[in-house]
Amino acid sequence: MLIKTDRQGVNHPVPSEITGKGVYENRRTLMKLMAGGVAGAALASWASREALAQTPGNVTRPGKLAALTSTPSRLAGALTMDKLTDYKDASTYNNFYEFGTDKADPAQNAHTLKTSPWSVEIEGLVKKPGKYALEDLLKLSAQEERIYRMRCVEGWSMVIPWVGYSLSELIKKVEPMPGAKYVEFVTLADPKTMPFVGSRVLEWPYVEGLRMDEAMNPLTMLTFGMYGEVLPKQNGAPVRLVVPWKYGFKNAKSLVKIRFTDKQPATAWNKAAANEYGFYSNVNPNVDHPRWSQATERRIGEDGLFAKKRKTLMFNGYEAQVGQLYTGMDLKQFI
Ligand SMILES: Nc1nc2c(c(=O)[nH]1)N[C@H]1C(S)=C(S)[C@@H](COP(=O)(O)O)O[C@H]1N2
Ligand SMILES: [Mo]
Repeated sequence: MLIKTDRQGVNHPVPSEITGKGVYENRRTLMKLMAGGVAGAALASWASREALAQTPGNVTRPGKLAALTSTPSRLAGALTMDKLTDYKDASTYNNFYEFGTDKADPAQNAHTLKTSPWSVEIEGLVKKPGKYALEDLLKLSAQEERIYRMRCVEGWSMVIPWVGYSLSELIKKVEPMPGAKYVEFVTLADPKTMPFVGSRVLEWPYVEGLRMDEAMNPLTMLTFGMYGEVLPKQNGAPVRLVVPWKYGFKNAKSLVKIRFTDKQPATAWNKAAANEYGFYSNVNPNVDHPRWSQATERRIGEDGLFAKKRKTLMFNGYEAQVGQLYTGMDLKQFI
């Protein structure tokens, strides 16, 4: 594969996500809200309000915050100062190949997905395996709203306020055995409700994987909602993964199984095209996809005539939080 080294010759500044200006400026508002006892719903009000204000009335939204059995209760984790992507764009421009390969297909077709009852099976090298009902997963830890960038390997990106909690909370509860080195994420493959399961684009079910330390990193999020509401089906309802420093396809949607293993899982896109999609798939502007550059991206919603392409950031801008996971690894080798 074609590999270029440091094509831009620049080290992009890493936005300080956790102590960023956005947090600082909003801390006072936040503290007032908390003092007023409305920490729950109003908590990330500055973000949610912006999101709602941007939302045109013509998209069907799945339900208000109340639909999540526990409301986001803290503002923690990574925040971004970037402008939020419009809800409409985030819910109508999707990759969810079980419902079609066109970006508009999932919003058109995913209504057939049945998200209740839902459970996630925990299995493999773990002390507490079992079937966990969605309701129990929702209650397992306090939910937070976190604004993360997401960058697809195809070269577009979005900024989305996700609702959920760190996957590490669940992992700690189920107690992986010492031999567990990887986590495999298996998603629903139901040919009755997913029209493209059975098509030959990918092997089904869609499977993803992380190394244990990646899965335990606090940024890795078990996600139940976005924009303060439950996930729309096309975005991976009722529960999905969000791993913001990796290319979008690592963010497995509509999870049904989480398996702890001692071997690196075979993942859907790696099986489909091993030379194009590696296991790690960390966002990296210096390592091109064999068929295109990864140095820049197009932010969805900013594609007007004068919109400039943005420079893609190392680890999607989360280098300070996750860079240490890869010390000593040749990132051009372990793509
Ligand atoms: N089950 C499943 N999960 C999936 C995919 C898919 O086709 N099936 N596509 C991935 C890709 S390529 C991307 S970019 C993101 C898109 O998430 P979004 O539509 O919520 O933006 O989901 C990922 N998760
Ligand atoms: Mo993607």
